[in-house]
Amino acid sequence: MKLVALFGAIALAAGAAAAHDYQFHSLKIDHPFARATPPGARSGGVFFTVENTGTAPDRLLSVSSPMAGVAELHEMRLDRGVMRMRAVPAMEVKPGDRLELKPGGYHAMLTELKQPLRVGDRFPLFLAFEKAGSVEVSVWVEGMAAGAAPMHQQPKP
Ligand SMILES: [Cu+2]
Repeated sequence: MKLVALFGAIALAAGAAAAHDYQFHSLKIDHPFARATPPGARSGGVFFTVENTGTAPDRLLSVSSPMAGVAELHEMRLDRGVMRMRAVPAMEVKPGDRLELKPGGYHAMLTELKQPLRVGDRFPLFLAFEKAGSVEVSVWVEGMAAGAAPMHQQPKP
């Protein structure tokens, strides 16, 4: 049953490649992307949003990718004036709510990267949800400042 749903999600994703989002059971996963890594870097963050259009909560339990030896769920948090990163065991998506993984907050952390992430690359990422099960999405590698907070963008002339 889960396998059928998985193939359905992939077929749907292929048909909607331009929009780059995935409907998986009652979860909508939007635009998984990573920032390009500088030469020699062995780690990188992956970001996306999960919208829960169903009536029951679900939880993102883990991530994995053939691109990295280790993949973890992380949180970036301001702790007494210092940005710190820590692993989180799971991320909840409440019904009618959106879970946002973005630079400076929650993210999927890839370490022991097999190769640097270059702009334009795409690679698979597997997301394991407690109720919905596992789904594969395609991560698009963007520029090093992709998804930056507005305060970090160039001011308009
Ligand atoms: Cu991290």
